[in-house]
Amino acid sequence: MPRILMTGASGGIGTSLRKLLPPIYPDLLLSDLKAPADLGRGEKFKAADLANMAEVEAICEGVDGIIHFGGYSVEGPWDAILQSNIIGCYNLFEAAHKKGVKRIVFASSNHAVGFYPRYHRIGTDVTPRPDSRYGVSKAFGEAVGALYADKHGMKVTCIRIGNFGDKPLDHRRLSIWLKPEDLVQLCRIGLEHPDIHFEIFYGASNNERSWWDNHRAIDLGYRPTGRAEDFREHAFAEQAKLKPDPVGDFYQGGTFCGMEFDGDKKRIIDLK
Ligand code: 15L
Repeated sequence: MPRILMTGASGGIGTSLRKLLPPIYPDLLLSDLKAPADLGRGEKFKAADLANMAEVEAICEGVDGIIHFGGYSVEGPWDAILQSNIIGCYNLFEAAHKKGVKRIVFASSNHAVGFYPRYHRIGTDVTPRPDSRYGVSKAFGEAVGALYADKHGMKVTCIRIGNFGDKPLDHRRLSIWLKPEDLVQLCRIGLEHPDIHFEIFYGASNNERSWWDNHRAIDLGYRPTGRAEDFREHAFAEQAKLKPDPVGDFYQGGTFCGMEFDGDKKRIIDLK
């Protein structure tokens, strides 16, 4: 029975996956800065600060595979991103390598490529176009993953997560929604599939309006069950409550692109 470590266990995605993973991986070790408030009796938890190498090494001990959801999950000040997503992500890969961990599934994000226009259908082989410091940290994490796969033979899967949740929250999320059970499928492919070396998947369900070519995941057996269109009315009703955002509404990364934007808005008109 493989021992799987999940970092970020107290965060949004971690909280949901804590319920879905144990039937598949009964030997699940949870980690985060602080234990989840509702930690169950049967759950195993070890605290670690990702920026502290010794603590990260301690959680990697005796582990077969890692699902790395830990770190900063939105745009933030540079120092916070630096500590958790740059230093923390490097520490995680390096500690895992030292401790002989065979596989890592890394939670990347659509924000690593958020500055592609929505009309542009992209694969997983495009040049990163991060829309934020957070997006830069995710592109960095993918690069670190590639290094540990190519140089050290670790089997690494990066999932560029769209928007994880029970339903798509607005118009943009109809294209990028990810149902929790579909994320579990992607994690399982990363942790179990014999053909993984280094892969990037899009973390998206079966969304008619998708901007992403996710054929690598499909080729490796991904069969998403979530259909964003089933929630279309809800998403449009929520969208109607939002103010127009000329930058965010044009690019895939949405509000992350519009935040702090003082670039050339004319480019958007030219590209349209
Ligand atoms: C992300 O990467 C964030 O973690 C999440 O909070 C959402 O903002 C999501 O992207 C999104 O793009 O909707």
